[in-house]
Amino acid sequence: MDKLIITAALTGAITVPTQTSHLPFTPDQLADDAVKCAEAGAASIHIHARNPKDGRPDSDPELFAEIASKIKERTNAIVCITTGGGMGMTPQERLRSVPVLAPELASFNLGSINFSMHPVARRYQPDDWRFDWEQQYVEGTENFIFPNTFGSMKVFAETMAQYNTRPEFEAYDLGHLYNLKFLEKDGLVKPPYWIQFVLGVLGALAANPRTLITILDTAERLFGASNFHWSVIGVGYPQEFHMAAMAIMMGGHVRVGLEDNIFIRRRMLAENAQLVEKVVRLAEEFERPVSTPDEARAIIGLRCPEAVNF
Ligand code: KMH
Ligand code: ZN
Repeated sequence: MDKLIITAALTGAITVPTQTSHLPFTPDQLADDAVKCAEAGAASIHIHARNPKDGRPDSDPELFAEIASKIKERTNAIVCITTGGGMGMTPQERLRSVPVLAPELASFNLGSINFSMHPVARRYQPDDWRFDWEQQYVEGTENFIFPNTFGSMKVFAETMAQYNTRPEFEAYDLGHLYNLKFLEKDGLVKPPYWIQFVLGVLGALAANPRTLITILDTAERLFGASNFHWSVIGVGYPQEFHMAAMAIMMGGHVRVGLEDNIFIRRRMLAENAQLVEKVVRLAEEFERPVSTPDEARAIIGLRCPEAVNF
């Protein structure tokens, strides 16, 4: 087995500040968490940008550049830029940072799905919300379709190829792997791939051992086991750690972070680095060594980190 690549997804665009005071959203908070996660064992840091004043998801490339450069100044970890963005952003807005930053790695969402977290709003009274945008945002996901059409995926593939950015393919459902196969047949992408199975989003595949094995099996049949490396996200607690344990055993890789899960133990809020530390402890128990950022670059097939534009 390859060494274990751990990705830390620090903030995302779905978790809101009211849910946890540990959610980083200013560039300095994000850089501090990135450094702590890298020190704990994360080789890759997945970033979204947020308005530094109120934590609202933001697609401004200058904000992404500030966050990415602050991280790069202080750690050798891979900086993976989201192109998934947040609710209400157009695909064009979501892609804006790739031409500006030319990152080594960027997320590439493989299909449209319902993407909801509206049940979270039921836990709060109107006065509980920390910022005024949050309640409407969370409730609004009940009617949110995360758009990733073939037309926009074509533009994402062409843009990432132009800027020498490797896609991190995010597959939330079995059909998404068939979409990737179509992109391959159309000459827009070619193996080997870095695929992340995103399990547990309300609107797509659940996170459990059967769904992980089913989606992995489908990927192996479509692409051949030697043509991709895979990582898994388990959204929610304890699914994040269940999926991590399976990936550690099965030769896959793992993403954790407050973007996907806010708990370290039942009802106990986590800091990002604690989530990484827990995966490192699991890996130690299974005697699976953890990769450095440069070892992860070699496994995923990334270019020289100095070629980025931040
Ligand atoms: N929010 C995650 C469930 C992206 O940023 O492009 C998936 C994600 C996608 O991280
Ligand atoms: Zn993300």
